[in-house]
Amino acid sequence: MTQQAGPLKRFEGNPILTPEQMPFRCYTVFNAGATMFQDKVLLMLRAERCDLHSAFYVATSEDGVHFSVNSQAIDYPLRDMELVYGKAHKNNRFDPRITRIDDTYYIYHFTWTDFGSSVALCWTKDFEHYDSQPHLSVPSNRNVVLFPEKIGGLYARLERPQDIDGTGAIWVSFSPDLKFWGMSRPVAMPRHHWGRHKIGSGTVPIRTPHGWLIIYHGTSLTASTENYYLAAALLDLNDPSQVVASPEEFILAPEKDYECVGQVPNVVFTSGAVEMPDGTLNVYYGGADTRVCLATGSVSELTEYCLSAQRP
Ligand code: BMA
Repeated sequence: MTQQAGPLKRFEGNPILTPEQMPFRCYTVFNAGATMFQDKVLLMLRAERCDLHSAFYVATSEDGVHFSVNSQAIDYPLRDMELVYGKAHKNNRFDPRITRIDDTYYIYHFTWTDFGSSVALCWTKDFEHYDSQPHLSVPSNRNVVLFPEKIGGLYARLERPQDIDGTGAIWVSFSPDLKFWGMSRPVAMPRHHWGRHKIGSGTVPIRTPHGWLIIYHGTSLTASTENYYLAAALLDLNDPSQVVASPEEFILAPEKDYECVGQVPNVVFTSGAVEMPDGTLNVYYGGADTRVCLATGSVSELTEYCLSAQRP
């Protein structure tokens, strides 16, 4: 079940981080946020302890492959605690996305509340001291990714409100202050066959001359599983609700054992990518909700792939 390589190539040494390699006992480690910090690749790992609570751990690397992992979980205050499911606020945070704007790193993630999944925002300048907003989004929302710059004078974010039946699409919203969000519109993505159940944003949008490059996920239901796929698209630079190119094919499907066997089978899920000094785009993704994997490409190749797949 291996196709010819597309614009994203699996790293041969996958997976790059497994629960066994963590400096603490855990069940899974996956769906990491990613950024460059002080000339190193920094991953914010989502690790599930053996009580199935989920916490974030920082890991850093010179080469983007070999990581040194902090043994202490990040412990910034998650506010609105009375809403948070089980009150397990320290260990109830999922799928971080890190966006740098100026010298601040904004981290969006979701958390379970008694009403469904809500989105929380925290920020840091040094990955040691964190602050967070004293409010959550209305449920059910997740997969929030902040754009790295304002658009039309406003902050912009992609998000995925989710219906009760588990379906959902990518929306874009705007804010003057990162507190009040509105002017929401669905992104006009065509629904491809592999993403017919739901789609959600993944990596932080990357500005290219042709549009915002995003890597996102889509899912489809099989007889026994919900399979997750990754795809690339270009959104309009000035109005990201408009799509410049959205190729019909996925660029990564669950095929390898480390993507098909684990806590949740048949899942490739990204929440972070980093451009390395040599121009390689390192896309970090979770394999089967169990380990961290790496696929590589380049911004120019992925952009050209999107544009050429769009041409008749
Ligand atoms: C989504 C999120 C992800 C997870 C994926 C597959 O709804 O919860 O964290 O990787 O499901 O289980």
